[in-house]
Amino acid sequence: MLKIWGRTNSINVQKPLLALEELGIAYERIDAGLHFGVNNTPEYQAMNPNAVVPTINDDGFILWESNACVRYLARKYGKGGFWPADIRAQANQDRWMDWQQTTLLAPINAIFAPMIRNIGDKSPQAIEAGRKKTEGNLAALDTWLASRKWIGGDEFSAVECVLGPTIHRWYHLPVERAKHAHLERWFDQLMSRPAAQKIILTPIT
Ligand SMILES: N[C@@H](CCC(=O)N[C@@H](CS)C(=O)NCC(=O)O)C(=O)O
Repeated sequence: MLKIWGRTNSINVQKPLLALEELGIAYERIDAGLHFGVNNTPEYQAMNPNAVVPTINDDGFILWESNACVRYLARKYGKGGFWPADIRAQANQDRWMDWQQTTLLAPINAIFAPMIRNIGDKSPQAIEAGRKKTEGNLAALDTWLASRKWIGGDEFSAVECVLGPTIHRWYHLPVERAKHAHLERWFDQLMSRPAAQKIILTPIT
């Protein structure tokens, strides 16, 4: 059975977990990271030299990097709209997945780390800078969603598994938020799915 290492409150672990649930693949999850440890052991680091979560083992194939894990699962087990054959549809998913890692995440974590984890710059200026940057980022995603049901297109797709946990984190941070009607509609659609309720709907810790 496919194994996945990682604690359930990690947004990076939630991405492949959500894909596994959506795809209906049986898996065994092993707690790892923060107070669980495991990722600091030589055995874990032999699998993942970055000593972070998640890591998956699919029949002896070991993979890390959360977005790469989602794409692997999508390519191996996805069908229909989840990972379309059309390379432009795939490139669109790649684009928003990269955007989550390179653009969206850091300013959200600039709020999350000081306010929730009690680490980093707690100054009101730093929090406000993260908030403003995030609002600008989300305006871009909102515009994209104005003319399509899902980020990937008409159907629920792998990229929703990558964006969902980060957007959930944003909606639960104790800061003011502008209204982004299309993004909110997308988020409600996502959170009405049993897999998202099971995996993403956890306290922000
Ligand atoms: N780029 C990596 C980042 C992985 C990462 O930073 N994971 C965090 C949790 S979100 C981690 O392992 N932190 C150390 C810990 O939990 O002990 C990925 O997307 O998989």
